[in-house]
Formats: sequence, structure tokens, C-alpha cells
Amino acid sequence: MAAKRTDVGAPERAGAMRRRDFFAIMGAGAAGLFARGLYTAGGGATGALVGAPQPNIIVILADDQGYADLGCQGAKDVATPHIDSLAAGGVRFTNGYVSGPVCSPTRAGLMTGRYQQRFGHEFNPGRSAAAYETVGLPLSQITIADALKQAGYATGIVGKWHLGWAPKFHPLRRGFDEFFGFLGGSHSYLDAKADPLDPILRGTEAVDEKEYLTDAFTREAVSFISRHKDHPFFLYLAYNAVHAPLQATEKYLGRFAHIADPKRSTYAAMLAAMDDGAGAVLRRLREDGLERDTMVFFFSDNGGPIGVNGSDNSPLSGAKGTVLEGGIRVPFILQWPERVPAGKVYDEPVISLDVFPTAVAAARGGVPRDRVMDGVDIIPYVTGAAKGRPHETLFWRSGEQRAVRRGQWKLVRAAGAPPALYDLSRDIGERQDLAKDQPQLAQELDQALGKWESQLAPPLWGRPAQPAGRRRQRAPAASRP
Ligand SMILES: [Ca+2]
Repeated sequence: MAAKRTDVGAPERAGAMRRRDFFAIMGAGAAGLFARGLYTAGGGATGALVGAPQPNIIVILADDQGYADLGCQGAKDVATPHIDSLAAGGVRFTNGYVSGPVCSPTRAGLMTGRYQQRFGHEFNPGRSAAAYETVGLPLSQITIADALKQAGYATGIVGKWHLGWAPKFHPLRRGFDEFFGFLGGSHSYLDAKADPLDPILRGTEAVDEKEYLTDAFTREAVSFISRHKDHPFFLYLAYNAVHAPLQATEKYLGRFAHIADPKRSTYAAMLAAMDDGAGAVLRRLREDGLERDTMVFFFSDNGGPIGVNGSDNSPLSGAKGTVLEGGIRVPFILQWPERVPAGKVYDEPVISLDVFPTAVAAARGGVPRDRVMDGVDIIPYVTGAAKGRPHETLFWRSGEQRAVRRGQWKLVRAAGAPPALYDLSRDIGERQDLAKDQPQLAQELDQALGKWESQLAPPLWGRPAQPAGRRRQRAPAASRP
């Protein structure tokens, strides 16, 4: 760790310190919406150490990856040594959740630290040009990039945005200094020009990318780290791997000739490209002397759409698009050698909403105080400094599907079906409905769910129509074996 990265008194930090002082002194109304929503208490109560350097923060987000699809999650036919190394060097969460079962809502929750249904971001945006102006992460929302930028961080996103098409929703308007990627929900990996309506952008300019897209995103992520190594940075590396279309290059396909199922072998190749990407990022951190003081999160934005891309959610039920565990419980890892013990396995539930407050506490930045924040700083729980669990209750809603988890118990409400109650400690596959055996518990959880729903906004837009012929994910009741 270079001394110049130390926060207090370092010339490089002067700008950020002045901004923090500004918020502390001026308080409410100081500088528009963002300032009005901030407190500046120097981070979370126990999450950050006074005088410690501000860590770099990297979020590597996979897309549509199955719960079982990492070596450290038990995969036998795919090897992911680099992502596994994050678990070996940090903490692997066995009950790591995302706040939605599909791409865009989850990203809205990640960016804001709030259940995205609180502000109507319940469904994926469609592709209708007529909706461009009204469909996107609402401008009323403060993003993690806004907050870290205010804390003095350089902020960059590489990869998939999927939070709005209109210029006002562009990442460069949402707290990011740099953007390389695409605005939509999926993209060809082999042909940058495959979708002229969704080009690969550097900033706001379309570029003619020649590399395999996953490799291109890795190249850009490594470049971002190199260019910002002398200053705290936040890098959101949102691979679209391993989302469809199933496309890989010979370099990666050659490693998986032993997998007979062509869908699974291509998926494995795409996953290997992403894993090599994680490896390149970690190597860059090591070579620049940044590894100890960089938080690296890795998780998937939702569970695997098992029939679509060859992913594997076992032993969970359900898939992407459902609020069964296979839709919302994902591979979830955090490495931060400076603060988090290596090789730890943490079993209490955490959720993607926790990334914002955890990162901002570590950065000793401010979090919005004029609105409900649903995520919490998980570092004290992981280190044992805080007792109990980060969340007593977690909730999900995607249209007619709803779920609530409290401790080992989970209640699932599917359209047209009575609520089902599962004991996840004994039945991780959600196969045995105990609602009739535990009617009082089922009622309590149902009431908690109703109370949470009473705080939510109506969806700002509807569920986009599926293209003709595209397989829809099954609803929970139909997806059980
Ligand atoms: Ca996804």
C-alpha cells in the first residue's frame, strides 16, 4: 500500500475531504438533491476505521449465472479458479440473494441499496422506442456511483447497464465518470454491430469493437484500474456473460470438449472467459500493490435460466424469473484482505442491496437519509464485530409472485395458489409445503409481506412482452419437480 493512498492529510484526498467537510458543515439544502439526502458521519458506525485508507471498490457482476456454477459452489464440469480465489481470500455467502429475479430490477436495487419496487422499478424495461423517456432508473434515485463520487472516488462502469435508454438515464448522468459497454439487456459477443440500436459505447460514442465482448470488457476494466491506481476508485464490472446469446471463441470452447451437451459446453466456455477476466483484474490489483485494500464483490444478477443457457441452480428449485431460490439465490463472494478474514463461509442471508451501504461505509462516504435504505453494512457481521444477522426479514416481488424469508422460513406466493411455506434449513429445494402444518407462522409471514408491500410504489411500467417463440420462465408453482 503506497503511503499516498492514505486518506488523512494526503494531497490526493484534499478534494474529497473538502467535499465531505462541505456536506458536514452545510447540511440540508447545500447542493441540490444529492446533498439534501446525505449524512456525513464518516461511514457506518462500525464499518470503517478512522484514518484507514479509502479502499478501492470493485463489483464484478455476472449475468444469469447458476447457483452451482462455480468451483467453490460445487461445480464439477467447469473450473473457475480465479473467482474461486476470491472466496479463498475472502468470504463466500451461502445465502447470498439478489433483490429481483431478472436483470434490470436487480440492477436498480444494486445501484440504490433499496428494494427497487419502492420506486416502481419492478420489471425489465422493454425495447420500445416510445418508452425511452419514461423507462429507466428514476432520476429521483441516488446511485452508489453518486455516493462514491461524492466521497472522492473515480467511478467507472464497464459492461451492461440495462437501466434506461434515454440520454437522461445514461451512466455518465448517474454518477459514473467513465462508461464502456452497452445500454440494453443483452448483446452479441462476437459482432459489435449486430444490434445497431444498441451499439458498444465508449462514453456516448459508438465504437467498432473487434474483440470477443467478455475479453473486451476485461481489457477495459484492467485499463481503468491502471489509470486510477493512485486514487481510490469504484469499478462496476457488469459482464453480460453468461447471458444468452450462447457465443464463445475457440480459445475457450477448446477447454470444454469433454462436455457433451453443446449448450452447457458453450456456457462453460463463456464462464471461463469471465473467470479469466476476473483473474486479469486480480492480477492487475496484485501487480499494482492494491489487492489488500480493494473490496471485490462477485455475484450474479439473478439465478440461472436453466433451460435457456445451460446453467445449473442445483440444489435449488426454480430459475431466473421466479422467486423460488433458483431465481434469487446466487453465487455471492466478497474479498477484502485488509478487513475480511480469508476462507470464511458465512451462512446468514445477505442481499445485493447491501453492497451500497457496505461500500459507502468503507469509503466513509454518505448514504441518503431522506429515504428508506434497505441494505446494511455487512462488514461488522462478517468480522463478528456485530452480533445477530444483517437482516431479520427479506422480501421479493415480481408482479404476481412474492416471497418473504425470515430465518430458516420462507413463504412463497404464486399467482392463483395459496401461500406455500418452506423450511430452508431442511428443504433447500422448496419441495415440502408446510403451510398447513404451521398455519400461524405462515400467517405471520404473509402479514409481514403485506406490510412491506404497502410501502411499495405501483410499477412504473409493465412487464415487457416476450418476443414470439421465446421460452418463458415457468412460474413458481409449475417449476417444481
Ligand atoms: Ca440477468
